[in-house]
Order: sequence, then structure tokens, then C-alpha cells
Amino acid sequence: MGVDIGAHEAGGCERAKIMFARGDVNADGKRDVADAVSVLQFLFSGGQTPLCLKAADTNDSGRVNVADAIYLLSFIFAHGARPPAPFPGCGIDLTLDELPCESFLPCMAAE
Ligand SMILES: [Ca+2]
Ligand SMILES: [Ca+2]
Repeated sequence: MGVDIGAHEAGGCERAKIMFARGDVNADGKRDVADAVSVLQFLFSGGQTPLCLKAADTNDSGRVNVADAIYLLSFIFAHGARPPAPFPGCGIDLTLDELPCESFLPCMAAE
């Protein structure tokens, strides 16, 4: 399976805006090295597709690739740039992209 997520159609009609928190790839309510690992496993070793790929797009480029894992690791360990909104709290994606976000449990619980 390819990694060009942007080419994957998520459905014909516009989906309801799902609240999510960028960078929490594995949706466990915190951002740590496990989130970067989740991105890398998804991309390179057949790992589970994150339910909310928008959360995995840590640099808000509209695509999920290795740069997102690097961006997140840089933020966590090297005081790198913060992920774009919605961050650190829950919110909707402010920039248009085609990444799907089926559900994001930590934000559903917060509502
Ligand atoms: Ca996490
Ligand atoms: Ca990205």
C-alpha cells in the first residue's frame, strides 16, 4: 500500500467536522515518542492506519509522511516548532486537506 494518503478518497459527501488534537497520532491523550513511532509504523512497516490521519499530519502539510514523524520528534526532544492548530487542545482542522479523520476519542470524551 502506498503512502500517498492525499489520493485516497474518503467519501463523496462532506463529512462533519471532527474535533481532533494534532500530533496525538495514537489518540491516547498525550504526545510522546509513541506517536512518532505510530506514524513510522503506519508508513513503513504495515502498522495500523491511524483513525484520524489529520492528527498524524503534525506539520499540517496535508500529507502524512516521514516529515511528520521528524517534526513531532523535533518538538518533543529538541524544542522544535509546535504543531499547528488544533494544538495542544481539541479543535477542527483550519486548513483544507483531504486527510480523513474517522474519529478521535480523546476529543469526543472532552465534549
Ligand atoms: Ca499519543
Ligand atoms: Ca504532514
